[in-house]
Amino acid sequence: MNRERDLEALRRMLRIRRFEEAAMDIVRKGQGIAGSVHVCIGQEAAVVGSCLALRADDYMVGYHRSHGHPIAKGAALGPLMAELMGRRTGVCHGKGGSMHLADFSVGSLGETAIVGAGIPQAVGAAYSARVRGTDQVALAFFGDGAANIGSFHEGLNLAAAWGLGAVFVCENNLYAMSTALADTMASESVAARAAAYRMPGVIVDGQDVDAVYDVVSAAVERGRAGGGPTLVEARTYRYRDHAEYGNMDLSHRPAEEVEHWRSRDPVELLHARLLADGISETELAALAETVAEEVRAAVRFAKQSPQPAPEELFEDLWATPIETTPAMPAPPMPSPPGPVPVAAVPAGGAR
Ligand SMILES: Cc1ncc(C[n+]2csc(CCOP(=O)(O)OP(=O)(O)O)c2C)c(N)n1
Ligand SMILES: [Mg+2]
Repeated sequence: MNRERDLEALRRMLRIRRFEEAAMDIVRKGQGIAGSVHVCIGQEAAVVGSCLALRADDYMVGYHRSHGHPIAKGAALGPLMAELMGRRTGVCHGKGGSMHLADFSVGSLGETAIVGAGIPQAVGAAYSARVRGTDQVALAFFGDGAANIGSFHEGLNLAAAWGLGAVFVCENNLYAMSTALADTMASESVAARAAAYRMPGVIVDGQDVDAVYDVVSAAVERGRAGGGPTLVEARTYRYRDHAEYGNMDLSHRPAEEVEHWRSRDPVELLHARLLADGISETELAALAETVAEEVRAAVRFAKQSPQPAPEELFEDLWATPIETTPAMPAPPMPSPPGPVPVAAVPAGGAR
């Protein structure tokens, strides 16, 4: 373990948890977040371990459960909370809301409510790095449900065929809404699907921030060095229902399963690890209080911020046209990977 990095990981994981608790509170009290929020409480180690492995100028694309991703990448909390509340000071000037945060200042290209749609976007960002001749990588986060969507296969295929610096991180929290992955996926794991695209597929304990950091770092370095994409499956759990509708109904989940994952709370595991490494309770309490105040300040900032004016309705909606240069050279393409032996899978599936 690396003590400095783990302290930073705890700071970011706590930021996510306190930020999302505050957002849920605002939704419940009807204090200005329209619709609902999808929180990632329980999944913070997968989110933060992955983002800490990225450079500031690397790209990241999220999905519908994505307050944590920009926070983990270092985004300021005030403009994110203001965006959730539809305020003019929000990262998208109040036009995105909870499911469409984008903070280009930290390489967060955005989120989408369309399950799986962020995956090809990350492939496009990785391709843009190739065209521009940089060594930036692009990381796509998505859920286990998205791994059954066509754009997952399209994105992985193209990234592998073109040897792009993309990293695919599946936060496998075992459910898509209330549907168990075990009922909808034919392959033995999400990671196993990497073999079809001749890229490494790695399963990692998504509650262990150090383990996630190590696995994603290896994938990032591989992508940066021109070695092509990697699929990472972080096994994790979301403690809340799909979204904050009001009453939480988790009756579709076995009680022992909930208890097992509750006993592996990523924040508590990291807290215990830091204590064992000699950091005092006092120091950890001070860190937690600093984070709590950061979140309170973000909520104050958001609540005091103005609503966008009606005449701003059509601002920021269209891309700024860029000059195309007909002489732009075609980017170099690596030759596709050679054939690999395909293991025989018995009819009826491999589970
Ligand atoms: C293309 C598409 N199909 C269906 C939906 C409805 N929907 C929203 S979230 C969701 C479940 C996604 O599950 P998963 O990818 O595992 O992410 P999680 O919510 O567990 O984080 C579904 C089916 C959608 N938004 N887009
Ligand atoms: Mg899921």
